[in-house]
Amino acid sequence: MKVPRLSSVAAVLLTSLAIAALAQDKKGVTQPEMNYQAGTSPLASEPMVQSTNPKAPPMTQAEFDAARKIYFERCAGCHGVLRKGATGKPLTPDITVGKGTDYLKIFIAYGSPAGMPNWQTSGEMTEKEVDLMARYIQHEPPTPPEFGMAQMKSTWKVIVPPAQRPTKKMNSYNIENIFSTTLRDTGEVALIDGDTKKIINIVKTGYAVHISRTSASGRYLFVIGRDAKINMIDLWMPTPDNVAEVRIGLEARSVDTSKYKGKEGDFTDKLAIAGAYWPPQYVIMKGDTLEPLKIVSTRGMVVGTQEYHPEPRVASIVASHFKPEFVVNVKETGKTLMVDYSNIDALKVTEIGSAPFLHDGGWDSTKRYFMVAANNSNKISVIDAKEGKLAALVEVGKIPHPGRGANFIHPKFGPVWATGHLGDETISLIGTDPVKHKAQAFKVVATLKGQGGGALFIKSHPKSQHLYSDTPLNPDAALSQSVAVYDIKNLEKGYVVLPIAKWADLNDDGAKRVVQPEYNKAGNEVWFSVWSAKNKQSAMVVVDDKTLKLKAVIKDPRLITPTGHFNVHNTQHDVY
Ligand code: DHE
Repeated sequence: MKVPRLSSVAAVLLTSLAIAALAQDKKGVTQPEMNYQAGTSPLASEPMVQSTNPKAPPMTQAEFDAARKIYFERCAGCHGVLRKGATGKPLTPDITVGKGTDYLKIFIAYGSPAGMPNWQTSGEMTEKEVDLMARYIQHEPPTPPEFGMAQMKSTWKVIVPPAQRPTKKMNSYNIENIFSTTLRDTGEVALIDGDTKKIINIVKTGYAVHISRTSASGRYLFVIGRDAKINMIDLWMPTPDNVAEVRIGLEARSVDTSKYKGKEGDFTDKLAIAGAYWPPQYVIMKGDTLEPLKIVSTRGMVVGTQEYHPEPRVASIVASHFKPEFVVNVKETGKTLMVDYSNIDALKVTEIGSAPFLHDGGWDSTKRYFMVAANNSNKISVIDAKEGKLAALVEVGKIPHPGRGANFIHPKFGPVWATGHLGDETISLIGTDPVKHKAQAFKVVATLKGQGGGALFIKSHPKSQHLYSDTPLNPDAALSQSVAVYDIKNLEKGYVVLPIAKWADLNDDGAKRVVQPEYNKAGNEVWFSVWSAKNKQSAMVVVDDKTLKLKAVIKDPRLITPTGHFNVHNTQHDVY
């Protein structure tokens, strides 16, 4: 047996003590936040070839496969599919082999103050699994398969061809006030009638469905699952349901449709676009059938360092109102691509570099400026969609997470756009009017104190006097189960707390995380999901925006793990 030299034992012991001490006073990364960042990747079940590194400790095929599954379920969200680093550090063999198994085991077991979770001491991994992972990351990362046109076409289904669809609305629903509610863990959306609060239909969609977006006309809903499956729902049908579906990759988060109508043409409902996490690419499709037309890879150089990144994921995508363009935000390279779709056979793409880790964002009230969070850079990039350039890079709080953000008129500073933060309790208000409020334009004009960190979504509405901010990832249940509401005319007064989960009056001890304020069409109600695990009761809670009192609770055994919910009219017109 090989006995380690005393110096290396001492080194490991010292490292271990140092890391353990650091882990003790580790702040910030809560269990829900960890689950959020490291959500299970559908790639865990994709076949991949075992790749080895002769300098790394040996692994059997069974060990390698077990470790690969754990990696894609727990680690890929932060460290990347090819382990080149994303919000977590790179873990390629050139780095890991030198560190050695003992050092890596300590890191995995205890975590680090920089955000690495303490997998073993938290009980999430066994000692054996930690050992497995420490060896696995010293081997070459296995590569998941590509997903090109042939694969896409093989998944593409037109369930109801355009010629067989209704020529007028065939139901009596107030379509503009329907909510498409993500049922995360059942791979479905619930279409809920915003007027009657009744479920219209539960529609089958992709795995761990993520967001819904409305077509420019308001007739079609597009829903994307984490497995990159897009479902297209026709709201004119007697009972709205799927009319087409396609997979555009193996893992994805974003979808939108062409919204430009002007002198360069009428692109209403003509095209759809979706962005993939794997393979790193975006795909332009026909807007009425989802037929894939054009695939564009996002692999390339990182802004600033200009180093090659093999897997820059496509994060948020929105459709410009100024030009026939999609605004495609590429996470790891920190680039916003203005994709001119007027002639996709001669595609023109304007590449705007800002800062890495672009994630979620929304328009300012004029829809000229796209405000996108470069989350782990603690910045908001302001993209001028009219001029096709970066208008500003604004330093905000720790890990901004706006969803689409909130627009309102600040009594002193004029139009502002707001974001909350995952990593601290602040809400940053950024001036968005370079004409009448030039001095404040694209600067943080005020910082509000919120309930705490772990904020995901913030919302207001042009007809409302309120600003709502959730904190579903805060470790304190009192905060994750309630929302803060500010009176826009009286912001210095602070917030009032609405106990949304308590109002839902659920019959068990579920997590009851209160997620995503979303207004109805009229702007006089605000809807929230009360999100518990799959085997626990969840609900939707509707608040009267004028009185801030409970208006309705929607409970139904079919409402399993509701998270995001998207009002057709507000999503169609980018009202937030
Ligand atoms: Fe999301 C939007 C990615 C986890 C609920 N989420 C987005 C967008 C991206 C993204 C890129 C922007 C889409 C757009 O606008 O085109 N989300 C990711 C992740 O990578 C992450 C961190 C981990 C993962 O494995 O997916 C993640 N997201 C979550 C959740 O755990 C949430 C809270 C619950 C759920 O349903 O999974 C969640 N994400 C949402 C919602 C939006 C969203 C509700 C849309 C907000 C909006 O107002 O538009």
